[in-house]
Order: sequence, then structure tokens, then C-alpha cells
Amino acid sequence: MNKFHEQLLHQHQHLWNAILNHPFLKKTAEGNIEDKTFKTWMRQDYIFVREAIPFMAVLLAKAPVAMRSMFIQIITGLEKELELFRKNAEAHGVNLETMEAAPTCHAYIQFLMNVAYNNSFEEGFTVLYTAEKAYLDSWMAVKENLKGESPWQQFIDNWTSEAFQQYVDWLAATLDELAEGKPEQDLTKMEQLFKLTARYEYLFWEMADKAEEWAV
Ligand code: MP5
Repeated sequence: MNKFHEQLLHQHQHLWNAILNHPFLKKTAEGNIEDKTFKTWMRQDYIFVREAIPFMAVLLAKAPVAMRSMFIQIITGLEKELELFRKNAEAHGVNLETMEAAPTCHAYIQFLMNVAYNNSFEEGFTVLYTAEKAYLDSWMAVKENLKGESPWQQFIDNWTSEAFQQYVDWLAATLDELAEGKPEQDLTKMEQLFKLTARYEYLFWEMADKAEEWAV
């Protein structure tokens, strides 16, 4: 019997492949992504990471006592990641402060907060695993196909580092433990959240690539 996280990835392989083959990632790897497209992602992801902090904090409030210190480390890591965004924004002349979330970014953040407040810890954790695994695999795909040094190297390095891989391994192992012995209906809910999160991850690349904006 496969582990729970392996089952999720296997059953929804088409979704995962769609994420990893997104043109945004291909162009970033090939070095022909337009500056303004990458900067759109940078600005939107800054908002996403900033708002991931309250998401994690609500999950922390629901986490078993033994997991609290891990969540504190994760939140501290997010604060450091915001610094990485600010440094790169300054180096590339990007203004992060006058930003509004685009529709997809806005909806994704609302989804995160809704799950954190209204769903079980296991369900919230499934969303966390899926989002982090999507970033690990997406940036790994960029790294593997990279043609020379990228102007966006620090972002590539951030989500392909040994430490980040170990963190995602921990998330996968913990998700498997949380799923163990759960009734089928609980596992189905977790699977639905995996699917929704993967779909948002795909849409996030799409949003950056197409410079999505509010219609009015
Ligand atoms: C992550 C991210 C990874 N930064 N943005 C999206 C849209 N999905 C996942 O999260 P983290 O906390 O930056 O590792």
C-alpha cells in the first residue's frame, strides 16, 4: 500500500504534470521569461507569503503540542523569505508596497484562511503540504532545465535548497501519520483539498504569465 501523500500525487498526476509543465516555469528555466512577467509573480508571491503567516498561525493554534516548535520555525522562515523578496525587489527595481492581490492570489489566500479557520488540523495540513510540495517540484523543474545562471537565481535556490527539501519530506511524513487510521470520509476531504490546492497552484503560474487583473 502506497503512503497517503504518494497516493495523492499518483491519483492526481495530470494536475501535477500541468503545474510542472506550465509555460511560466519553462520560460524561467530557458531564460526567456519577460522581466515584467517574472516581476508580476514576484509581487503577487510577496503578498502570498506575507499572508501565509496568519494561515500558519491559525494552523499552529490547532496543532498538537509536539508540533508547535516546528510551526514557530516555519513562521520564522516565512519572515526571512519576505526579506529575500524585499532584497530582490530592490535589486530589480520592483515596488512591493503599492500592491493589490490579483484575483487568483486573492482567492487563494481566502481559501487558505477559510481552511485554517473552518476545517480540521489534518485538512489544513494537507493544504500546507500541497502548496509547499508544488513549490519544491516547480522550482526543481526550473533548476533541472536551467540554461545558465538566471537573474532570478535566488528564488530558484530558495525553493530547491537541501533545507527546503528536508522540510517538504517532513511535511509528507507527517501528513502520512495524520492520515493513518482516519475514516475514508476524512481521507476523501483531505484529497479534495489536495486537488483544490493543486489547482490554485496551477492558476498562480497562469495569473503571473497572463498578467491577470481585476476586470474593473
Ligand atoms: C508557496 C509560495 C510556497 N511561496 N507561493 C505559492 C503560490 N505557493 C506555495 O510557500 P513558502 O511558504 O514560500 O515556502
